[in-house]
Amino acid sequence: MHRYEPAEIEPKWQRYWEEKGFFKTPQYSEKPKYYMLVMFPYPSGTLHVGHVKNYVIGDAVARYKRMRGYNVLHPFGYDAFGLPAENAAIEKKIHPRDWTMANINTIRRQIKRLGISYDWDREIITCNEDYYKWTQWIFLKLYEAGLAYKKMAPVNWCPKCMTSLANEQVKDGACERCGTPVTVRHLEQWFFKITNYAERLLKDLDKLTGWPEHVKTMQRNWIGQSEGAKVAFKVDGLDLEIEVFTTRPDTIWGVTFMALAPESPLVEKIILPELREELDKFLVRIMSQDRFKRGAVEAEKEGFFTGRYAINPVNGEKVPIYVANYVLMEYGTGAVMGVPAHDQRDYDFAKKYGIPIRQVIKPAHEISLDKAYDGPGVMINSGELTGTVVPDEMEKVFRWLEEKGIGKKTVQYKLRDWLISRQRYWGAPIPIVYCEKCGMVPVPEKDLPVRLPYNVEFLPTGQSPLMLSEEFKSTTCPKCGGPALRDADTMDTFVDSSWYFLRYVNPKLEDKPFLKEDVDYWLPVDQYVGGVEHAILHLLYSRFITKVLYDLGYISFDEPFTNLFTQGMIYKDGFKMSKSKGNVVSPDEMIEKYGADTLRLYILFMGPPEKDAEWSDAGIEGVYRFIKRSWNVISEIISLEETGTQEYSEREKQLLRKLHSMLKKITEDMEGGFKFNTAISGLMELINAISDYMSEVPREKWNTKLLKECAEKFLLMISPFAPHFAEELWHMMGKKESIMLENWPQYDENALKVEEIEIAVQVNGKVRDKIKVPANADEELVKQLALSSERVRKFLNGEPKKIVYVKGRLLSITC
Ligand code: ANZ
Ligand code: ZN
Repeated sequence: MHRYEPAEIEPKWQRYWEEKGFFKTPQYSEKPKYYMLVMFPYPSGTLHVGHVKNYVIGDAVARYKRMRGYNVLHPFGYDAFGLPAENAAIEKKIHPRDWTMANINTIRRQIKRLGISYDWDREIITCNEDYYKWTQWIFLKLYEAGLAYKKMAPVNWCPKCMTSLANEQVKDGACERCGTPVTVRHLEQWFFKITNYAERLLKDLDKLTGWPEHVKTMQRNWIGQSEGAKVAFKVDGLDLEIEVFTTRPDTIWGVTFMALAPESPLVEKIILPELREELDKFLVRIMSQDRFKRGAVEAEKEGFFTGRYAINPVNGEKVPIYVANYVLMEYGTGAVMGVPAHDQRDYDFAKKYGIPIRQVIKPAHEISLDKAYDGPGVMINSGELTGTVVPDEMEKVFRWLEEKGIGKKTVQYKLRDWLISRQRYWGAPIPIVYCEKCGMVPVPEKDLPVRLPYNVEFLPTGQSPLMLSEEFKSTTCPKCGGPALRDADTMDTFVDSSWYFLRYVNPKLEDKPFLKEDVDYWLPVDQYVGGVEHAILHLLYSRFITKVLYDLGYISFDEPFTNLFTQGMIYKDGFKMSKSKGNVVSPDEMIEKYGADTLRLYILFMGPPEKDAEWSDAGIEGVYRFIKRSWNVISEIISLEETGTQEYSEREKQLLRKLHSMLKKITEDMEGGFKFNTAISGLMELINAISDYMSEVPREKWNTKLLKECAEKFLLMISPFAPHFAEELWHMMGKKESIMLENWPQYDENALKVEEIEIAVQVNGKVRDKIKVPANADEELVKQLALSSERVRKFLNGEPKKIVYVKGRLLSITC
């Protein structure tokens, strides 16, 4: 018998699978399709076991689905553009492309060593021309549809990375990548009009029944729908109006001040000239505050009185207009009506600046006046609307405002348009040129790709290195042929990843990004697996681009991912793995020590895969012992002559039952959604049952036919998790074809049935009942069943004094 030598068998089977083309997916097949997608990695270094978890989960599903008769599409690629490559170029003096390609080669080799069943012919690298050409095509389609536009915009600016950042790349006011506090800059930027899709992106979440609830909640909160009204207040003495967005128009009689965002263009227009200088000082101070924190309820309120008053349209009252730090330019209209009695931020502001507080909503109970009341109640001191019950009768309030021409009901979203311009080199160039004569001109599709030049200077100047590249910048106008300049910005990498799942379907297609009939066949993705860190943006952007392509008629589905699974992280020593913490576990090291199959099994066995889990060396050792023991048990069974009778003994039936109950359990774990850890426990239980049988029953009495059946089914069931191990033993069994071509084993309900025997139950010496119990029932169970029999209970007076069990025949109760 050979020893278990993963270092020998794993590369052998990896070569075999590749030569046989078992991972390749035919474009069409008689079988039903199954698109199994894992989130592709950002190639910023080598993989650690935390990354690997994603791919191991995906592979277990892909291999299982193949065994269930599906034509499985299981592709892989790299999200290869982005900042880290460029930062590495500056720090290490390596070209971003060379750095990225070296990382890709490492990752590919790491993944191949794991035996993950990717169709490598479909590999995608987003920084290659044949991919980013189509990212540019997507830009053009949005541009043509009026969904890409340019505007001057304040952007989050990281002074260290020297680039603009999307809101989502700012964490607690600091750059997500380097932790430097973010400042504000004004630049001409490209935006995608995702806000046009806010309502659909929100509503269609209800269709996504295969998504985790927490992810949908995060998306809902990000989109942030609020119902309210827009109301205009005239500025006293000026021909100007301040429009506000309010969710509480029922409090309008309680307005005692107005507040503008410091960035509001209105500030300029209404400030009294004599206050201007002082205002500027105030603005400079506020602008340096964290734009994300200053709106928080807890944040210190700061304001500046403009010297002007607004007129409340419901009662003609004049109220002072302030500039206030807690009003954000990005939301609503960038102005609020201040109602201190019913909004806590307004309350704090009013207290600080001595502004009156006027209650206009009366709750059922008495309230204290030392904080704002924002609960339900009856409108008071509110003119014609006095007595209205809110929020129940809020519709009446909206109607009244609309009839009087004071306000208009609207829906407001927190979602902002998607800022896609990056002042960086390592991204897909924006396919736009600027001509002196014709102005802004899109690059025609036939001229794509707009190529990224290789030779540029990587100086952190705050401008794109492409600005300094003559080779790149100067071009001719596609319209008039005159001299023109290219847009020097590149696209956010989230654009690259917002459509890659479409490209996998026909990754080598030259004249189109994808074929409609093919993507309509393969998509939506049946199962998407990835980290919860992408729960908001990547998924939202992918859903947006899918809806745009649907509206433009390029595809026939409007949601890209039917089922989503978010895996938990692997921690080491209580922390997220990171190079800087020095707590990274490398898959290569683990493969050298234990083999890929043990690593794969251990990752899946660590706990429910959606939960975070802590890496444990003892844990992987335990799984290694299990796999070696399984190896020994199964290779011993393989070496036996096949003998065995048709009639099973009770002991054999017991083993057969265990086999079928595990077949049933493991199948349910696989079908019931990612319960790999309990499926693997089931496999452990099965191996234990097999080896118990082999040690309890004398060798010459072994039913080897039964043992071989157990071994075969065990290998089939472990093959999605430990494929090399299963393939090796499968061939040792004398099978000619790969285990990859086998079907998932079925269980037999009949084999699960436990035989029953009859037990006589005596009470004080007389037989009172005969009960049926499972043949293998122990004394405890027989007692329980006997004592729950009505007929027996009738004859019991009080607690039984003594119970005697004669195994398999009789239970005698004395009371
Ligand atoms: C008056 C009022 C009275 C308000 C009241 C609330 C309670 P959500 O639910 O998040 O949509 N608001 C509007 N625009 C703002 C901005 N740009 N910056 C800061 N605050 C802004 O919140 C809507 C409420 O937030 C609006 O309703 C407005 O205050 C404030 F008893 O108007 B409310
Ligand atoms: Zn021109």
